[in-house]
Amino acid sequence: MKILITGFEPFGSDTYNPSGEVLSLISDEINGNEIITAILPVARKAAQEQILNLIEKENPDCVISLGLAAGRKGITVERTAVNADDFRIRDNAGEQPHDEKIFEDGPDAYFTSLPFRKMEAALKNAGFPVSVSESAGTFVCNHVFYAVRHACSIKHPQIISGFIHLPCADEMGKENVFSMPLHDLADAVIKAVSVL
Ligand code: PCA
Repeated sequence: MKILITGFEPFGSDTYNPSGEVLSLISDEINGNEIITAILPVARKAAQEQILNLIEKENPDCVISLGLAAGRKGITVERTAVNADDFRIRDNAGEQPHDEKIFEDGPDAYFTSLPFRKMEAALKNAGFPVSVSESAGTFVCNHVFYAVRHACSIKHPQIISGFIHLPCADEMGKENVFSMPLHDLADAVIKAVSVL
């Protein structure tokens, strides 16, 4: 399989985003699968354009998008993307939509098509803190998750896609927030990919 894994640039008050940093620790082959990676801007329109262009260009079998969810106490595999942009802060392009649909004609929500329970089980067995999340939020991560599921559902029904949120990395130096070493986050992502 050819697997596209995306992460994000830093955003808000953070100067480090483990979802983008972790990509440098992931090799271009996992269990015989070809891995391609890309770091997306935390800007809803540019991120959507970049990931959808990559899908057209690379024609992957699977797309796994990663993002930071600071404050979460482990790795969270997202179940649902919702058709709503409602940003609590501006994205890196200065946009802050409220209660806007991502696609006017799109359904209210999409489920992930990743084997999320198998990923959860594999990570748990390997000793990682992990759970299935019922909300990817309404910021840029959910936007990208929804846009990719929408594009797959319309044009590429054979592509498996979904979203995994990572907690903070120790490297961010945050106090009183759950965090893990970046290399453990990389191992967790590799473990999740191995399920495919
Ligand atoms: N996390 C944000 C956007 C980029 C990122 O890494 C989110 O959860 O929407």
